[in-house]
Amino acid sequence: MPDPPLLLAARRRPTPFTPVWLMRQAGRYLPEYRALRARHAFLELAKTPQTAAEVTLQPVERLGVDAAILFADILLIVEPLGVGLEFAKGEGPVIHRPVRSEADVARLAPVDVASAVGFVFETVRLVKRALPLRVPLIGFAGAPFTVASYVVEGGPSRDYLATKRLMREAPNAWHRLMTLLADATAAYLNGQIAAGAAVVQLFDSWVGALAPDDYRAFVLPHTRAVIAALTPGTPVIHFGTGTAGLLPLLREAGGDVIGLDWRVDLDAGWRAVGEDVGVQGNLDPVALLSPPETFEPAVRSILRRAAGRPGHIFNLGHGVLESTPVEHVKALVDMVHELSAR
Ligand code: 1CP
Repeated sequence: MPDPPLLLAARRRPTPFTPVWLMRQAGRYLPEYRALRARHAFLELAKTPQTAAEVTLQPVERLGVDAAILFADILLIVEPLGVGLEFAKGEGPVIHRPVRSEADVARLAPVDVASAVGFVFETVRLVKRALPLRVPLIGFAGAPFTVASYVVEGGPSRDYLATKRLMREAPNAWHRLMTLLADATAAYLNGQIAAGAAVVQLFDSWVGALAPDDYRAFVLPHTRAVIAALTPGTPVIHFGTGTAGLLPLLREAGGDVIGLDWRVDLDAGWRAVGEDVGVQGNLDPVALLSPPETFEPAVRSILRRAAGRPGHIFNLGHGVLESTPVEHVKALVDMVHELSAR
């Protein structure tokens, strides 16, 4: 059995076609997910290994993607800090006791990862057993900055005012918070790897809000610490959005594959991170709302820019949107396989 295409690409080895998976491939655009969600709250689905494994497998069977992504959330790791995490109906995550000061940081409970998120490791074991050999499981966690942004803001944010103020006004508290998150995140990812995740992705989804100098001073050392602490031999995908001006710094922080969003041409992004790492991306998720013939030129353009060089994993530039027709997603996966066959 040769290595699965996604693992070969993550190691910049040649593949018979460009492997493809999609961020948020498990989720609300899928009718079978909505059917389960009608009966269970999000956290209940994520915390029950049997249902979390079922949701992880749903898109693999339906779409023919080259990887599964664990069904979990980047905020599961903050629940044990005692900040009052809730997934409110229709609003996304809410943190009832946001962390805004030195005293708030001092109050955080240390995270015992094995006991706090053991259910995730059990989900990984169940999924691993059920997956075909050619489909590796991608484990994931939020990167310290993106997770800290929720913990400080109390939920999603546009401008990250409280986060940026904490960095500047209480840098010691900021670094303590980031260190605590980085330690928990490394243990969390290593637990997923030990349970059977073949690749891990670090989501720094909102890091594009930062000036490069702020990234260097307040974020890079912590993301680098997470990546440096991971079990050797497991490829790491390091992803962010709005990162066109940060790409060399993301690469400096680490990762075998750097995720690109759609605001940068794939070949220019690849040059910016360096040709000695892989890249993942980078179709605009909104493109999938329109019929396949309308997004085919963009898919061809991405593949042309990758030019068959080993190390490209096809993906969207961010997650599948809820209103995306499932047939369009399936058509994309088939299109990438057909157009990239070598
Ligand atoms: O109501 C529901 O059904 C819950 C919606 C939902 C889902 C399906 C949430 C709440 N999380 C998830 C699963 C999830 N989250 C996955 C696994 C599924 C997959 O990718 O196929 C992953 C990888 C995540 C990661 C995640 N959660 C990120 C990083 C990825 C990204 O989109 O940038 C972020 C920022 C979150 C926070 C979060 N959790 C949920 C929502 C709606 C959000 C985003 C809130 C916001 O806009 O800030």
